[in-house]
Amino acid sequence: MSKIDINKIRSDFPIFANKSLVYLDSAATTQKPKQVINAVSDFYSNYYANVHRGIYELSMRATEAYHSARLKVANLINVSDWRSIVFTSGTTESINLVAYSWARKNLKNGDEILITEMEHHSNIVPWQLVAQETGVKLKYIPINTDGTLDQSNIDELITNKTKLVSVIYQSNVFGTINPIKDIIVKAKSVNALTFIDAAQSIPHSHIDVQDLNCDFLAFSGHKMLGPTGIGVLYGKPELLDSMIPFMGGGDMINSVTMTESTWNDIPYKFEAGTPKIAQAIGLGAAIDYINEIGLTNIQDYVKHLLNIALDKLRIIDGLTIYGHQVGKSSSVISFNLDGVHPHDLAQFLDQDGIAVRAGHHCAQPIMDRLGVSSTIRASFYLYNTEEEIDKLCVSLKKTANFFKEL
Ligand code: C6P
Repeated sequence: MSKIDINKIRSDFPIFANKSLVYLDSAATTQKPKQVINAVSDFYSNYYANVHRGIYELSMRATEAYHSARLKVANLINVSDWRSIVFTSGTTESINLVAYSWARKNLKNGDEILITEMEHHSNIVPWQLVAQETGVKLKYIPINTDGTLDQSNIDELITNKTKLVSVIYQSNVFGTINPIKDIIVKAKSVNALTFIDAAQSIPHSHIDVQDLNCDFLAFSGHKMLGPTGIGVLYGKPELLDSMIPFMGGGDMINSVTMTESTWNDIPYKFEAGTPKIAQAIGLGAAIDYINEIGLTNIQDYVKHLLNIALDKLRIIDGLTIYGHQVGKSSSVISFNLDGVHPHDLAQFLDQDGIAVRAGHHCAQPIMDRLGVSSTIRASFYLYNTEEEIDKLCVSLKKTANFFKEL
């Protein structure tokens, strides 16, 4: 029996006043509940000011709200020291920050960075740039065509040359949940640092950085009911402390003279300029909303929807699902329909009010491995329903028939 009150949840999301919308693209970005919209609007309407700067009531209120959002993030991922939480613009910036401020400074020719073939481009390209500049070698854990990591050669891939292992927690294409704890233990055995891209996991799973013992972890607010333009970099405080700034400007300094500057404490050292105040406050409200419903309830409900969708999609003629080993995946299904280009299919689904993503999903190495240029991706979150899955299946069958008759 689901503990999700779906009618109540849907009534929290103004966009679902449009009854014909079937939104199955939460892996790209989630819709926003009124609690988040109201928190942002309340800030702009009632206590808007800059933070860390003004000795006046409004600014102090804004500063408190901004800090309180940081504490909510720390609590969500079980961080004891809030200084470990850096606000960035999203997962992409979080990864680039570490590539710039840690990797470029600490790595050299002969060192190796290990990622997987399953990564989103934002966990590939920053390391390619580091490799081009420093001579570091970028290596990949391969994937199997069932959407899992092929760990058969892991002991040859993780060696004393490995200085960083950066892995996607849950694939945005297959939905696969990777065995990151095992990978972190292996990386630690050669003293490599570890980075976890949790962009797809954070909306519907418990993440405990102390239990994982990763060095860095990143995610985006907009994929977990929060606003765009806000993301998180978690880093162990001693590491963040040792790193050079990513950007220079206001708020990240301790002192500035005409000849040199000294840096503010972490996390502010990495938050140059006026920070993302409204976005952080919105993210805090999104965390409150998720906590109120309960992450376990959300996780169970999303898995339930996924299993129903898998059962119903598997019996559609000509439909190929990529990946999906039972129990090892969540929230996302990628597929193609024989004889229909994914972009055409997405347009046909759109005519029935169904929003899915079509394309390479910013994961071209996966497409290469699968031998396709693109796929359709349906992704589910706490506001989706079984009826919506039925509508997807009806629309898919209708489109398949239309193309057969051409
Ligand atoms: N994936 C998708 O449709 P940003 O854009 O910085 O908020 O997140 C980047 C990112 C990093 N890692 C993973 C696993 C992701 O899924 C994403 C974003 C979206 O799959 C947009 S491309």
